[in-house]
Amino acid sequence: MKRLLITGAAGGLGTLCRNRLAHLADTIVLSALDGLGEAALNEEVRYADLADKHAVADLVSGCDGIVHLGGQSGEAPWPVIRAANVDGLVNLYEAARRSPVTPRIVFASSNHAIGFYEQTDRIGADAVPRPDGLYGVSKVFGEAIASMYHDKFGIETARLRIGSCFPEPLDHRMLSTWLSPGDFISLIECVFRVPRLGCPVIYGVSDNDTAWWDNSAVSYLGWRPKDNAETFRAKLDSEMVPPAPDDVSAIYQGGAFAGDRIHED
Ligand code: NAI
Ligand code: 15L
Repeated sequence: MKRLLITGAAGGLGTLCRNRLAHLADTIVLSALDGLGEAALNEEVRYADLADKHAVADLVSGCDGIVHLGGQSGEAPWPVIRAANVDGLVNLYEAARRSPVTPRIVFASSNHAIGFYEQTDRIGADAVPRPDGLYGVSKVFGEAIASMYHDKFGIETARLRIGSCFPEPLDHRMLSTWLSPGDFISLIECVFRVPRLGCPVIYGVSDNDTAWWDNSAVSYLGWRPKDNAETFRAKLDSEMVPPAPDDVSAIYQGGAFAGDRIHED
C-alpha cells in the first residue's frame, strides 16, 4: 500500500501495530488523541478526535488501508461511547466513501458484540449479535455500518471480533478468548494480502484448545493462528483461583462485562 492509516495508534494494540506493521505501506499514518511522540522516517503523526468529521475526512483521504483501532475500548457513559464508537464510525465510513482512493478497512470489533452467549455455546460468523453492554452495542453498530458501506458502496472491511489481545492471558476466561499479539499481526497481514476480502466477521482468537468461536467461514484468508493459551494454564492456576461455576465470568463469553452495570453519566 501507499498509505496505511492506523487509528488509536497510541493505545495498546495501536502501539503493537506501529511496531510491527511498518512493512505494509510506504507511509504509515498514525492517528490518536495524543501521545504519539516523534514520527519515524516512514511515519506521519496526526492528532484527531474521531468525533470530528472534518478531521477524520482529512485523515482518511488518500489512504488505501485503514486499521481502525481508535475508540472507547470498554464500558463507559453512553455519550463517551457514542462520540467515539458511533459518531466516529459514521465519520470514518463517510470519509472512506468520499476519498479519492477506496480503502480496505480492518474494524476492531469485539467479543462483547456476542458477549451474552454462554461459554457452553459454540458460535460462528452467522451468530446473531448478543451484546453484553453499551460498549458491545456500539461494536454491533460498527459491524452494521461496515456491512452497509460494503453492500452499497463496495468498501471492504474485516469485521474483527477481537477476543482478548494481550501478551498473555490475564485470567481463566482468556484461556478461551486469548489472541496473541503475533496472531493478531499475522491476521492483519492476511486481510491486506487476500485478493478479495468482502466484509466478513472474523473472530480474533488464537488456536486455543478451549476456544468457543468457529472461523471456518473465513478459511479463504489463509490465516493460521499459531499460538495456544493452554501453554499459560499452569502459570495462571499458580497465580489465581479460577472463578466459581456460578460466577458471571464463568458463565458468559463476555465474562464480567455481562454482569456490569450501565455506567450513567
Ligand atoms: P486502547 O484503549 O488502548 O486504545 C484505544 C485508543 O483510542 C486510545 O488510545 C484512546 O485514546 C483512543 N480514543 C478513544 N476515544 C477516541 C476518540 N474520540 N478519538 C480518537 N481516539 C480515541 O484499546 P486497545 O486495547 O488498544 O484496543 C484497540 C481497539 O480494539 C478498540 O477499539 C477496542 O475496542 C478493540 N478491542 C480490543 C481488545 C483487546 O483485547 N485489546 C478486545 C476487543 C476489542
Ligand atoms: C475488549 O473489548 C476490551 O477492549 C479489552 O480491553 C478486553 O476487555 C477484551 O475485550 C476482553 O474481553 O478480554
